[in-house]
Amino acid sequence: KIRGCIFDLDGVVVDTAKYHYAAWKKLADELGFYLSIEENEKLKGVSRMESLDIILKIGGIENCSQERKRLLAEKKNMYYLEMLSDMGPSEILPGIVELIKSLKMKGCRIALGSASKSAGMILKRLGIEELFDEIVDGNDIKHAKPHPEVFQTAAKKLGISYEKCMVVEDAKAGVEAAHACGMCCIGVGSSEALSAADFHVESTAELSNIFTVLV
Ligand code: G16
Ligand code: MG
Repeated sequence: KIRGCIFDLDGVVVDTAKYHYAAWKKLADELGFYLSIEENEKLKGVSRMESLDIILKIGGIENCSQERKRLLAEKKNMYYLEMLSDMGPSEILPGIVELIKSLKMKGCRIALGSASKSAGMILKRLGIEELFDEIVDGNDIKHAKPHPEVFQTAAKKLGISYEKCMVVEDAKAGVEAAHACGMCCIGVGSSEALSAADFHVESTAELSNIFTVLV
């Protein structure tokens, strides 16, 4: 039986993945190349600086100094935060609030496991911070997904062993991170990148169907 559930943020709890893509795309446009939806899959769940390295590679931009990289990453984050400025509760993905409440009623402990440094701010802004027993985000970890550190830290904070934790993810890097520490993972979304997940749903609205048999 599953005793703990760890939710990814972007693309699972809130619909911010589209803003990450739009912000990276704007940066790529300025750098003179096109960032496709397919290539954007590689950035999901990956930290800001590592995402930038992937972007620069896609654009064939070499010999970028550390200082320029820092400025470019800052710029992308500025675009991202601007796009979030009129984000409201309608950005919470379908069924998530109800699902978390029902899991808690069944005694399941809930954590957030996100690579984003803005996770706390986003949850606060949407008024859903209290849904989570523990929050682990990009400010708390050294190694980004696919390294399992974010999920390991969350499980430790919840006080639940890894094999009794379920991860919900929308990114390939996140599925890999869950598996790297022996956790099961539900992949959410239509992407082929999720084929390695133990369970798969197209939309967050379908997650409760899977949990009925697991918790
Ligand atoms: C998210 C996104 C990634 C993003 C990363 C860092 O992770 O999926 O695309 O690059 O956070 O975000 P920030 O630049 O806000 O620190 P997750 O794990 O919530 O999907
Ligand atoms: Mg995600």
